[in-house]
Amino acid sequence: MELFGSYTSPYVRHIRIALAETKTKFSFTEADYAMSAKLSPAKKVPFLHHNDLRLHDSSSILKYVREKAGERYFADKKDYDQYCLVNTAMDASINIFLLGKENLTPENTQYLQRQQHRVNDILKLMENKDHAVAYEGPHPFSDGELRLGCFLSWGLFRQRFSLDEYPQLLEFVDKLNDYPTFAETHPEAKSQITE
Ligand SMILES: N[C@@H](CCC(=O)N[C@@H](CS)C(=O)NCC(=O)O)C(=O)O
Repeated sequence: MELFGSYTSPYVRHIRIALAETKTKFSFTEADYAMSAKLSPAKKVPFLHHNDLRLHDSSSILKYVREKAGERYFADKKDYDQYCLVNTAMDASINIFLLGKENLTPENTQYLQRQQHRVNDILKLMENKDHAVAYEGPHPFSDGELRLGCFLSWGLFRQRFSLDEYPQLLEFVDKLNDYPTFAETHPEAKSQITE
């Protein structure tokens, strides 16, 4: 099984965590923009090759990895909704981040303002929810919680937002950082990757 991605992508990080949790053997290939444009119609990372199978999105990859290991892909609809909302916030944040490199910002581009409002409102909603409470599953955190953690950790790493106004989310990230599988996949902990 070959996972293509980058060390910094929060989507790829979630897959690396799921692969580690399920003890799935895999190889990791760093894919830059040119490689992802050539090998995936989505032109994004992650993508996965396993024998003849080609998967092009972190959600389908997550489903494949969990189910292959006999685990469930989202037993809980609320957890799944959290996962979807966080994906929306993450897509918007990454869009703002990448367009910022071309000097398009929420200050000078109306649609990016809407993207920024999405991020802010989803963060607010997440702040007002309970996190890291008891959950029935084989691992310490659900996939909705892991996705939120990958997003928050990426936002802090890339300085996209601060969590000063979100004390509950800050506490949640601290808790996740105490989970070795999460900590070992931090963008700055490159050497820990592989199987
Ligand atoms: N829906 C995709 C989103 C993946 C995504 O946005 N990946 C970013 C890196 S974090 C990317 O490759 N962006 C390249 C681009 O936007 O051209 C997934 O869940 O896998």
